[in-house]
Amino acid sequence: MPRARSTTRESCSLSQHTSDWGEMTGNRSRRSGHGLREAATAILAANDHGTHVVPGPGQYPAQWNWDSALIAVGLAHIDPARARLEVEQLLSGRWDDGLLPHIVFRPSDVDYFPGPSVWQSQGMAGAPIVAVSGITQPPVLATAIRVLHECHPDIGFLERSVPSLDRWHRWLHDNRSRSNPLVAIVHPWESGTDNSPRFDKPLSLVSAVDVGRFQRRDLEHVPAEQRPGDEEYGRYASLVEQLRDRSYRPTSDEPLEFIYIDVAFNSILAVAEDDLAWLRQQIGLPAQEARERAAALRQGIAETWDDELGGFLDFDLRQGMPVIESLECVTSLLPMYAGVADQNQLGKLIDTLWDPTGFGPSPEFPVGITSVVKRSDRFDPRCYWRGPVWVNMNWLLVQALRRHGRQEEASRLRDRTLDLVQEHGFYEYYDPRTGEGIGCSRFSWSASLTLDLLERP
Ligand code: 2M8
Repeated sequence: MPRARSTTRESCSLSQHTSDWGEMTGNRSRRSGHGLREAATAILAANDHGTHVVPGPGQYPAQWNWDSALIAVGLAHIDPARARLEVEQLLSGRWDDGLLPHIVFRPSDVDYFPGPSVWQSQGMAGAPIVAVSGITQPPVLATAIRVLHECHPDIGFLERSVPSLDRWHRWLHDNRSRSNPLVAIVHPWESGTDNSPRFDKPLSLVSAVDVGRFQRRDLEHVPAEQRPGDEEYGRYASLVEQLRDRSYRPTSDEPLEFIYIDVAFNSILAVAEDDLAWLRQQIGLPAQEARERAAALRQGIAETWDDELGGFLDFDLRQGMPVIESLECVTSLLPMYAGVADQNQLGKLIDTLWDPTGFGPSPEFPVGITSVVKRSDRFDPRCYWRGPVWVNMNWLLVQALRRHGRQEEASRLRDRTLDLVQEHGFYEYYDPRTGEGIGCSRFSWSASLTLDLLERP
């Protein structure tokens, strides 16, 4: 259970950070973080199911991979022991060969579709004891563990967790590389940005199962306009069945209905490889291989740049073609997070980031950063990953701007994100016209990343 903020010397330069922030905004309550910090802590406490913090109440009744990593980033500041437990519980869902699943079901009778009876992991060779899914999610966990260790060093914890982390990264390269260093995803859910418009065309080629065959649970919690449509769900479910038939490990020569190079997933992995290398060094293990994997990923991402279109393009491996629509999605900015962009490329990405017709705030849409460019006819301000503002994307972009020395812009985005949660609460996503919180309420990563934005300079 998260407690009040740690007062130990490792509390991540809180005083320095909050005083800078106050100077820039002149906002009294935000200057100290009072109220916001307590409110965020309360959300994490309420969503704490003992072994794991759920992403949000009701709609998400299990442990999700990148949610838990991002939750651990926030818990690092208020309850490092609880953060370590979060990580260890997630890692206990690892398959023998290294796959860290996107969901760990605890308990296994959860009210969620697709639940354990659909994934059917238990009984499969190499599955963990606990029921899990058979696909993965953006690998941000190494980065989270690094944040945790930098705030509160614990060598014993690293010795226990780093080998599993290492196995997962190796699994991604061994199982998901197709003749190029970038790793592929085999389900839109693996991207974490499920109904992003960049998947529209590739997903339209996937055969759908009849939605009458299953019952969607998400619509019991959130209005349909804010979620993917039935047609998309029919295809998501079909992909799960197709992958399950291959025990979630399709061989590299098997034709797949969805196989996709997501530049954002690879950017997150490149940073995670750096962080894994750093973590291995802390416990006296060689770091060279992780460093080489990071360098190879960066090289692969750099090669996705299209000079004419001015962006890093995703690639649909099934059709063998770049995905132009990926440039309409905020995920296309994440090569900045990985430090891949050169000066010219960086300039272009930052222009799009702040462009009022792009991802940036505008008079009609004053809240940023939108998940899709506003000039796109696919932009929808209330539908999930097709337009709303997400705290985790803003957080990744704050790290990206900091990495490139754009401190003023990073602070601006951090402040806007904190304003948003302060005024509207901790939601899954936000309507960029009004800031209204939509999707799941009392959403954990919106709370945990608020804590991190408050505590880490
Ligand atoms: C959303 O995805 C799940 C499927 O994994 C869902 O819609 O039921 C995504 O936003 C994903 O990124 C997130 O990890 C998950 C839990 O918050 O919800």
